[in-house]
Amino acid sequence: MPNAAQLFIKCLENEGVEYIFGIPGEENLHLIDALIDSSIRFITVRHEQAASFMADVYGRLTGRPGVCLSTLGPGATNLITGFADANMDHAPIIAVSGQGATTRMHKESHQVLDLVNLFKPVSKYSIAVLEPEIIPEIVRKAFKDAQAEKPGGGFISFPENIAAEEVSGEIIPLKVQGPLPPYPPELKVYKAAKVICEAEYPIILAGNGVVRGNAAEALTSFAEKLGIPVATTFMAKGTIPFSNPLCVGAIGLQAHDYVACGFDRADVVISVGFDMVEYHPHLWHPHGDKKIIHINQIYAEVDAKYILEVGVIGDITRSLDRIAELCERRDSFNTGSLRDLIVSELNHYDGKDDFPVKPQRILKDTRKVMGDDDILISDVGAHKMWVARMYPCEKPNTCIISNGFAAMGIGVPGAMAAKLLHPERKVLAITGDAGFMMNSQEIETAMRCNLPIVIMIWKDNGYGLIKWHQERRFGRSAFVDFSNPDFVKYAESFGAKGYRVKEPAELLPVLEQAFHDNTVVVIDVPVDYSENMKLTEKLGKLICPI
Ligand SMILES: Cc1ncc(C[n+]2csc(CCOP(=O)(O)OP(=O)(O)O)c2C)c(N)n1
Ligand SMILES: [Mg+2]
Repeated sequence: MPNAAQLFIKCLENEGVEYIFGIPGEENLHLIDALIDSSIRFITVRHEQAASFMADVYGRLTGRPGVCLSTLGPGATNLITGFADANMDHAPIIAVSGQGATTRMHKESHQVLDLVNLFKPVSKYSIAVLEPEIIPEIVRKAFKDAQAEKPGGGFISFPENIAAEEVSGEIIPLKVQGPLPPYPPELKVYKAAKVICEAEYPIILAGNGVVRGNAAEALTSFAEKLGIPVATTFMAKGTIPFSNPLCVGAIGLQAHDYVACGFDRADVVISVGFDMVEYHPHLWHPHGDKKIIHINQIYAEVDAKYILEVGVIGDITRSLDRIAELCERRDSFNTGSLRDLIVSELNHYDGKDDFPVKPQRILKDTRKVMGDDDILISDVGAHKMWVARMYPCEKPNTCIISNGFAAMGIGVPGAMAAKLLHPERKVLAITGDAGFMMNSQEIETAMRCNLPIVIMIWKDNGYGLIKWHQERRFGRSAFVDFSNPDFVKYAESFGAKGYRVKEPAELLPVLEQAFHDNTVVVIDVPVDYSENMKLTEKLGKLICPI
């Protein structure tokens, strides 16, 4: 007779789980043992946070829940950051943790915490397995909830004594049925089309829901057919190719960036798959004077600056196609002038030898090396702001940015998950020196699992983004400086490769060499963050060209 842990693993196989990221512990011994006889590959990591970030990025890239596993207590608390990141970035994720036996959960007991309640605020579903026969229902419900719009987290606590219990072979996994978005109601389609047809200067705000709904192509043809410019959120970069003249860039900086001029000018904002967690409406709609058309798989979040003219709920592709059938092409405002501003910034230091290297120059050279399908994943910090607003992106899910929870430390494990899924593509993590050190231990995992990722560290010896904010707000900074290990030697100590860029002209050949090396490579790039405040000052003086 199988035990409950074996039944649980069968249920995960039934859900199509390919990988579990995690660390074995005492209270999940039965689960780990059951995995030996399963088709699921267990990836042993060096910190549970890396397991949850890997599951997070797996979920984001596939649309299917990434799965991570820990022991009880400290193992489970270590999972929380990456798990919360997935939940708030709306990536499907399942976390499973061992738990003390049900006979000791009612009292002070070694490593026992109320994990179900601990995970509740950061998940859509949080539950304990208290009877073996409910396992098929629990697993199915956790996966279904995690995947349904808006995707997020399912947490399952598995007490060790229940895991060991025998179950009858009659109890089997439940049939997997994927959620399908409904067709949008015709009445709403007509109402939205009327507002859009009559608009003078409409603009599209495309969010991460376009990526999740596989609606990037529909978005681009909708924009082209109607001649409407598109701004994307950071997480939706690539949902319209940057090379498309209608793409005006990514919005998300807490400043009046060039792309914001498009919103100032607009009378109608067509919000497509927009997640409010990414960018407050008051930042792009301060006066509340525009008509908002909400096109999404799910109803709109409430916000005083996000009052809808029309909401079109349903399959995004279908909604866009139907509205496009009802409207004519128009002349949009001069999108070229906004695009030119960002492109000329990107090119500003091309071929120049300023050192430390300018952020613009790093991104320009990076784009030369990365193909359209290759994947760049950014960590969180000042470097993310540069990547997000400036890295030209041609396809969805090729520039991964965390902008809901925005947790430092996602870069290295996230790149590992991307490489696991797409071994044929180049995968680059761009990270700050602080974020890198939060999960740098995973270089060992990447080496052991043969995941040849390139990690580019923007070295400023500090918490650059915070310093930027301090200088902007108070004109001075404090408690943000630190020193670093020798990153080249550090990489080499793992058996990986390390390079240090000593002049800007070295960056491009070093990057090419790094991908050629076909192992884990760390590149130490001293970055000139005096550009941060220069950007703030420039945007502060911006006079919109449209
Ligand atoms: C886990 C976590 N801790 C703290 C923060 C707040 N925070 C955001 S960016 C940042 C500094 C990042 O420094 P670094 O990784 O060196 O990147 P840089 O800004 O220098 O490019 C901090 C502390 C966060 N987002 N996530
Ligand atoms: Mg830094």
